[in-house]
Amino acid sequence: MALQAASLVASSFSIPKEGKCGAAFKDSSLFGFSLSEHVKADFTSSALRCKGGFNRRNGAVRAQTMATTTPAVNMSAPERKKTLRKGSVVITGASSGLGLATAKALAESGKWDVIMACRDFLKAERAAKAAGMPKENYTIMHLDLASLDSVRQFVDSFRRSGRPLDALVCNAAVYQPTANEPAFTAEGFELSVGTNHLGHFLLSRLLLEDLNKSDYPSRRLIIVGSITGNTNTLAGNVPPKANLGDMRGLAGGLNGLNSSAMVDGGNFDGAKAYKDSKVCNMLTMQEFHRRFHEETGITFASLYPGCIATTGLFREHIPLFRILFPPFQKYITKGYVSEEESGKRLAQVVSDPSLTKSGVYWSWNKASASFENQLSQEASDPEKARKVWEISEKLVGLA
Ligand code: NDP
Ligand code: PMR
Repeated sequence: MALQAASLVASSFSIPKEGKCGAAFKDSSLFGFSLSEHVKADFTSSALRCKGGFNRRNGAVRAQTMATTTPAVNMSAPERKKTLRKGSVVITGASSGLGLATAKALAESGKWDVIMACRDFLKAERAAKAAGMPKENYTIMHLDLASLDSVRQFVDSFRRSGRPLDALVCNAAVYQPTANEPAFTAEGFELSVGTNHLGHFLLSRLLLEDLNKSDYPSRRLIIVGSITGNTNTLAGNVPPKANLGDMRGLAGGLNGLNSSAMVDGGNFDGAKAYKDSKVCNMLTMQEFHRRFHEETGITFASLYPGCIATTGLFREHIPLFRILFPPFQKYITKGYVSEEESGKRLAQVVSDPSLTKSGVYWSWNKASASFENQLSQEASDPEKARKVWEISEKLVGLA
């Protein structure tokens, strides 16, 4: 058992043998190689990339010089258009981790009514209470993203509640790194892409209408992305790497029967399915931006909140991974952030008046200042974004 665990960790931590990344790992000590140089390069390149602008030619989201420190949920009044009411924000997967920390930060600001859209009502209620969230500033509503019926029911109930929708945060996710066989959503889509991407795709497409109706000064649709879906980073080069390929599996419905359960049509790999789902999330945000920003004024954004190594996301990983991962991220990669800090970051993307730019993938530097980061080539490919959009529309019954 112990041996099996050790070999699983070793394989989890294996690195590519070919290409630039493999070469950069040569002088390593921990896990068989040192990270210091490469990690430095990774962070520095993020900082250096803080130049340029929106690359219209290939649609890439480029970094720019701008920095805002994190605790800006209680933004100062002058630049904020006066509004008589609180903002109303829906956060999916707010029963733990990043979603809960964001819900708490926004509820405590006193400026937001937070709708926690969760699959486990009781868990969410307990979590909100344990976090000490002010009762008057949150509501829990049922939403299971692994069922398109549930998504539609959520939208109906939300509309019947008569609340406005000023911001939507697509945060929930599942990660199945140790699964040998794919699991499926109610409609038969592979679970990770089905939940993290397709469930959110339908939800955000339906709720776009509600966001558009809102009279709130700044309306935002935020889709949580991740560094691990971006192969222009060290983290994104840890195998298995995200790769949507020609999307034949997605086009076939990810059902594992007459089509592969993987977007690229390959053999099932739970870790890759998660990373692919994050690429779909980041591409979806950009496609929303291209199709609707000008017309609606809504801000569409994504982010990498930092490595929140303690959350429930890793619940299905082997125990040894869960023990080693937080210290590895804290002391070796230095990419670690606490749940509280990550919640402040996402809350900032929801409500800070300086983060209204649309089509942006936000990240934070070591001083916790936000900057516009650059997505990988695949995660910023406009053709792929269009294709993900069009195939997803068909799969969720919108086209
Ligand atoms: P958690 O597991 O703590 O939170 C995930 C949330 O999603 C939980 O509330 C979970 O509900 C919910 N969820 C899962 N499946 C469904 C479903 N079918 N319907 C509705 N809700 C569902 O993980 P994190 O907080 O770490 O993850 C939040 C986001 O942050 C994800 O999008 C993830 O990709 C992203 N992220 C995380 C990083 C990290 O280092 N942790 C780094 C980069 C991005 P329940 O409580 O019922 O299980
Ligand atoms: Mg990673 C700067 C280096 C860095 C950062 C910021 C992360 C974030 N990771 C980094 C490096 C490495 N990781 C290296 C060098 C290795 C090989 C030893 C490594 C390994 C690793 C594993 C096995 N890392 C992981 C895993 C996971 O199972 C996590 C994952 O991919 O979940 C999808 C993960 C992560 N590393 C991160 C982040 C943020 C994650 C988790 C989550 C995510 O994308 O949501």
